[in-house]
Amino acid sequence: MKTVHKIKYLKDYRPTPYRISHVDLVFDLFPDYTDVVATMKVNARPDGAQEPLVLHGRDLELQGLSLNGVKLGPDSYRVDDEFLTIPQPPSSPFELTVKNRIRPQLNTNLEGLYVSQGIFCTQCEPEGFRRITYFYDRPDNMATFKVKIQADQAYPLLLSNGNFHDKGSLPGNRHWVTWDDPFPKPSYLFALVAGKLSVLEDSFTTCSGKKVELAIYTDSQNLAKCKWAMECLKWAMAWDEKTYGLECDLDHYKIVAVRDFNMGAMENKGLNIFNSSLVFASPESTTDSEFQYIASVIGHEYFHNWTGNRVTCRDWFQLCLKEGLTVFRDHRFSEDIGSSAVHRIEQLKRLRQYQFPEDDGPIAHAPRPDQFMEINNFYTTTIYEKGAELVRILELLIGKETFRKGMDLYFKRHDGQAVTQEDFVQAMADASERDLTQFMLWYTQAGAPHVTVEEEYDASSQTYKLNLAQAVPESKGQGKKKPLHIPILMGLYSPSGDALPLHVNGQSLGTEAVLEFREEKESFTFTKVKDRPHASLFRKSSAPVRLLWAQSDKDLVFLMKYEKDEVLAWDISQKLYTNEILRLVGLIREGRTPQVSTPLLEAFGSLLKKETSDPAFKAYVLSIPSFDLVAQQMEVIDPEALHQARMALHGEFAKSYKEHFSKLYERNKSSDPGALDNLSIGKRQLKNVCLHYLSCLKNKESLAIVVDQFHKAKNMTETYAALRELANWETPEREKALEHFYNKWNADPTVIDSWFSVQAHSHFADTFDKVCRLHNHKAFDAKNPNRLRSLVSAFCKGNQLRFHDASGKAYRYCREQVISIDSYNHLMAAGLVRAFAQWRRFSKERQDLMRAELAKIQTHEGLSKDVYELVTKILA
Ligand code: B3K
Ligand code: ZN
Repeated sequence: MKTVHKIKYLKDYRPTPYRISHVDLVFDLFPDYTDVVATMKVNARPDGAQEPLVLHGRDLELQGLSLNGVKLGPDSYRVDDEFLTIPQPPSSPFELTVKNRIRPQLNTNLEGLYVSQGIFCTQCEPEGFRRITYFYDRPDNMATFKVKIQADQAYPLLLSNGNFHDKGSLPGNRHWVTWDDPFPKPSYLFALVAGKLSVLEDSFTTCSGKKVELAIYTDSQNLAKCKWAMECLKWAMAWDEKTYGLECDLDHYKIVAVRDFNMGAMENKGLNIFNSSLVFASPESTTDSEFQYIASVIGHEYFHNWTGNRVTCRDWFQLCLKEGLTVFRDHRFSEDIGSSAVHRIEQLKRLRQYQFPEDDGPIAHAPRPDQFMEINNFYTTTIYEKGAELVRILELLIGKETFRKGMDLYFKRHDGQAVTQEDFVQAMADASERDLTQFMLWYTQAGAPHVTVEEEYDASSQTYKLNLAQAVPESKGQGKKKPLHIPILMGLYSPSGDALPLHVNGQSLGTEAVLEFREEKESFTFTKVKDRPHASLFRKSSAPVRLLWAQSDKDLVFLMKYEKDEVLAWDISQKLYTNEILRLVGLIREGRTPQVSTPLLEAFGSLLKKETSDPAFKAYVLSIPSFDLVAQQMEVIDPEALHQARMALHGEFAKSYKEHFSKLYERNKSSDPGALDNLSIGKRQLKNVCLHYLSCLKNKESLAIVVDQFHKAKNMTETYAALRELANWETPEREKALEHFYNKWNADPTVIDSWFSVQAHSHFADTFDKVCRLHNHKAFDAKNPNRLRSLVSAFCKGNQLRFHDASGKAYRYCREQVISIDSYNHLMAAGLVRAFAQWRRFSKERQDLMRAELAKIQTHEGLSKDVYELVTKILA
């Protein structure tokens, strides 16, 4: 029988007819199964009485049901694959008790209650709680939870949300613990952990003098590696107080690290569960970017306590309400504890590499979508990263101080509620006394606006005019779109690079202004401009737009020299490199030599030679854009030509400036390998960029430098940078280094993930065979999401050059993997099928090959709803 997957629509939202205000949960954990008893206090909403009570439930073995203590006979309820229905519940408040059995040990989807390396743990967002018991498993039912966990003494630690209440022992070497969570919460924030874990403890005294006990739980060997995460947690707590006046509302804040986790981490109230790769850190085993990522995710989950938990989403269409806002908060946190320009550049790299193609392709959706089949498919870069950019736009439009007032108002109005994106924007509108109706369109329209720029200068009237036009490309189901409210943070430079005072439409605005661009076509006229100026637009990347502005390379070189905003300066450098790579691609396709242009070579040289106090920034401007970023600019993506062009540019830069790279490499060596201050991190980054250019020379001297760094490095940042070079180098040193690395680190799964990943990303022609061989490696475990990501996704999604091999063998492999993974973990399978999302951007031959594989996936019997929805959209 063919399963029919239903689409859910935002317009169909209805509040539940009943409310579950409290639930008592009793868990009895056994080696083969877990028994759950849920006793719920239910009352009809004023207009809900007489309606059936319909609770969610999946794969549950129902063992008994009673209402106000009286057992319900089979005629008084119905159960199907998705729901438990009680057609005629009482209209007065009642107590419903459900007994059911679940099988956490067999749960390979890692949703609901499952076991990771002997530890019971949960993942309930978005709809995992229905795999634990029958409930209103939707975010608008906020209930208080009391939890009793009973288990064998071999599981000494029994945790759930809230405050410890009581404990005791039971016959048969068993024991119990009870937890009480006083904060009403939706079921997706429920958590339970049981196992043998050690703890790293600390505390934080809040601004009002309350002491919050902090704990990170993991196996004893990794305890020392949790110190960084603990420091980050305390920074995050202090930052939220200082920035938003938000104090931790809990007495205890716990984090548990587990190895098997579908994503990064989860913000369960008072009991965060983390993928261990985002908790464990030490300079020997963790790279600088991993350290930084840990800080941002620890912050992110902590910030959710207010933006997500205290104020939650009314329904899952509003996911961006909590995710976009919380990513914005973690971005600001990272910018404040690190270097702000560098973090902003990192954010933009991610946005453009992952979100822009999503917005341009078949799975484009609005940050607040109005329909979905499977909500798990909407934990996307559009919801997260673009969502964060929208909050940033808002902050820029109304100003930081007013934004803070808006946040205060949002919490004052909605604390303890489940609300919508409109509620958030309304709070900002009220605080700023501005009409944000047009701004709201950013949330409801899919796609990045294309902004075109034309300049006019009239010397006689000393007038400079910016003629702007915007158009949001059409996407499925949205037809013609309305113009958006786009803030452009900008300035003008004189021909000698001085910032000019801005006189716009009769107003004097200093040397930097925000132009509010709101019409399809709009002009901004600047007066008192003595000479033709150079415009500097979208400083700090003030809105997520595709800028279609045909700036000459000469103008770009000028701006790269004078631009004061580091983020825009970096952006300009990337535009220059992209233009050049595209030109080289053209030459390669015509069978000509990819000769790098002299002005670009010189511009690069001056950047390289320029003295700077910020080595990280220098590292960014000296790095050329990734394969994927340039590919987005190509009419038809030609992987081989693009790869060759990038190599040619790297090679030419390396050859022309090898002495400078060597000198810079030496100058940025540091004596303290474990230092994590911005300067030390920046120096390592710059040094590794130099290492990369030197490696491009592929000569004996550079090989010696790389091998030397690989063996002598005292931290993972340097070791891994050298390994990455060797993994792309045809030399016997390659296998030697890989083997050495494996033998040294085989007891550390996170490092071994990187070992898989560095090989899956290799440019080598034999990478596909290597990936296939690595499937049989003793350390490969297809059931572990991190390992899957590090080999299969790293290759299919992170190595476009080899994935798009003209033979189509890698497409076949990806299809086989999607189908095989889908049989035990639909979330991971859905993540992988996205490797095909850009299929229409390639040659006809490649399109045919990909379409054939997609069709095979789509018609595969028993396909999950997750993969079905994506594959159907991708093919549409
Ligand atoms: N809220 C969770 C994500 C849940 C993903 C479910 N597929 C983590 C986060 O965004 O903080
Ligand atoms: Zn989040």
